[in-house]
Amino acid sequence: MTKQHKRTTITSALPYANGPIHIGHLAGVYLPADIFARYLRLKREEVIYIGGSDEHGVPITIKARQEGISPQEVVDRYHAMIEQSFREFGISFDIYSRTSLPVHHQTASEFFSKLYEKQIFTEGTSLQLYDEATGEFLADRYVTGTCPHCGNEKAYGDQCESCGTSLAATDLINPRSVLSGNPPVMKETTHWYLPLDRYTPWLKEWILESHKDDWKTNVYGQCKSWIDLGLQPRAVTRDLDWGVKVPLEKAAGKVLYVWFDAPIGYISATKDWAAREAGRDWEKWWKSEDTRLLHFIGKDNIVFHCIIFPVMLHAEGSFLVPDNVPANEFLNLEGDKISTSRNWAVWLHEYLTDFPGKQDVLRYVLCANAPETKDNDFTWKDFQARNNNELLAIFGNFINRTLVLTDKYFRGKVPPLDTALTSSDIETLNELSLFPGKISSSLDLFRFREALNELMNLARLGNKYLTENEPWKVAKEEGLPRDVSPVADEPSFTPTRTGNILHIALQICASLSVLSEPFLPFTAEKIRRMMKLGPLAWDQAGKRDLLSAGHQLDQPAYLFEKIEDALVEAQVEKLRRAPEKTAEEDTPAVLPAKGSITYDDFSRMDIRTGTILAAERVPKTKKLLRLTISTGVDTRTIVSGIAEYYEPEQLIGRKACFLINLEAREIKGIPSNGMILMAEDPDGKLSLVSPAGDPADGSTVK
Ligand code: B3M
Ligand code: ZN
Repeated sequence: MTKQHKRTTITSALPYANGPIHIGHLAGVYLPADIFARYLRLKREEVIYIGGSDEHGVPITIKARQEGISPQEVVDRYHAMIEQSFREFGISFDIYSRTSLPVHHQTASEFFSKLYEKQIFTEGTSLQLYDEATGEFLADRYVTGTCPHCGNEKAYGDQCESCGTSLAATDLINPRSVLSGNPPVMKETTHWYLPLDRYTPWLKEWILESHKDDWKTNVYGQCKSWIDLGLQPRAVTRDLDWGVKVPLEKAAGKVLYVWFDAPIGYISATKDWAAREAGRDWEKWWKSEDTRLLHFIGKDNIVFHCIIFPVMLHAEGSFLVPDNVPANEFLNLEGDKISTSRNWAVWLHEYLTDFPGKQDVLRYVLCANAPETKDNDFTWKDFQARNNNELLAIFGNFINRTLVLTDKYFRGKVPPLDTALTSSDIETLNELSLFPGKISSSLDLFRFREALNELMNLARLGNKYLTENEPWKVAKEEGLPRDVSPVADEPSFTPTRTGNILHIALQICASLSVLSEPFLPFTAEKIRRMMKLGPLAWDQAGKRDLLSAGHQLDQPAYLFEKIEDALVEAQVEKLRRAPEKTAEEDTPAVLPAKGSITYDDFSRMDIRTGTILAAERVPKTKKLLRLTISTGVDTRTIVSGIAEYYEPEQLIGRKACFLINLEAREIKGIPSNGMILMAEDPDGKLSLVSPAGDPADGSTVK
């Protein structure tokens, strides 16, 4: 049963800050949570929507090692990137926090201490892989070796990426530590365990009995099978140095397991939110009996949000447990699983570059096709079709026609409604009044696709009404638009049949501006601007008097535009071209630093700034340019392999840096005297290294 509540705390899974966000994340988690938060705000309910980045865990330390930077640098980079994507897509968090903040470390640490003091944990020892050379315990990911299934020599201790098999590090043939390259040994270590088994009776009653009817079947089903299989104690600490330190003296060098600290991140984010403005109280959002707690997540997170975190909250004793966990299934892409490692994904930041200003199109398509009850497929064809045949042809078309006709016949003023209504008017107004309720009942059950379809039905109703009543024909009969004399210029106040029709159509547009807001916030905002509407509440939608006669509208503009074949074909092409990357290559690795040299070694290189005087392609080569350089010392020729990155014209007149005492050599028969310095990124792309100021040619670079 859904409980009676006065306020709602909404959370959406904290994404790991080790990569950008793709459409699967948006469709499964952030979009439904955002729609729900916006909906409750429009209903003027008390609601807070909490988010943040999950900045701990082994994958982050691995990424940091691969790139030769610190874990903090990894999370700083991706946190900023993720936050920006969310902002750009209108994900309306009240706070987007992060788990590397002190408030989180403190909150998670206190949570652990409280459970520890209440003697909730059991303590246990186990044998773990250990690197004797570095003196560190090894997470499974830190061990590589040969896959016993396919022979891949670079399998990880938790998975072979070649054949996809999940492994335990002890399964590997010839295992080696990633840290030292030595074979790991087994060493005993102590950890603290959350005895889930002891909470089985409570879980059975709380989930299996009291949430039988209101939790989604996929969620309920997963919980039931976990419980039926028999729950085991779970270690909540790890031997690692990146994370929240275990607040016990005897636990030096250990941190909380990332899945122990991450959900506490929701609580610390709420504290972070409260601390930003005086008068805000975080506690009622987590502890008041009249608060409803909702976790929006993907299906792979169900056990953590329905079993482990609730057990933690329940054991702690002062917190609420979730009222519902509307988890979604997965979104596939063009018939294949979305895969970061194979770069089979549509990344939000790339989408925005390719489809600027079209956030709502993606929001619409992902919601219309959300993986609510089963895995679903995103295809670019469907994206195009939904834009062209639904958003543009139904929703945009209705609003546009109504506003354009009002502009044409009534100079953009809302015409008055005559008292003599036809049966079509009355039926349409009656139907209109039912929409807020219909959309609400779907949203209240987390049926976002159904809700969106109802929203489109309202636009369909509008189109049907216009088609049936043909205001453009009636207007002709009524002699509209009338010539407006400069004196008596209020034609809009003379009741006409045309005016009646458009008045009603405009009221539908006004309702659409409210009801579409959760789904299409950018579009709703545009409609409000075009109609000069203030903010309206959900319950005002459906009413017939949102606009009064004489209200001046702004110039109509298109809400959506046609997406041509070429645009989506380019996206499919981009996917097909995506190199088959492995996980490590996913973020291009930076070359490791070279061995050190002496200052003398360095000073033997004579690097100068100079100007490119001429540039031309070397005939019969793809890569080579022949450059004429003023080095300050002389004018000379340098042949350089940069033709794939620069057109000759782009280079002429540019300043650059040159190694001028490199031994001369002949390239394609041309004597080349020196080298132009280029930066080469991990993908092999070359960029000119130019001085920032305007030093005279021949200035030394050191
Ligand atoms: N970072 C896992 C994930 O992104 C994890 C969620 C934490 S929610 C507290 O799937
Ligand atoms: Zn394998």
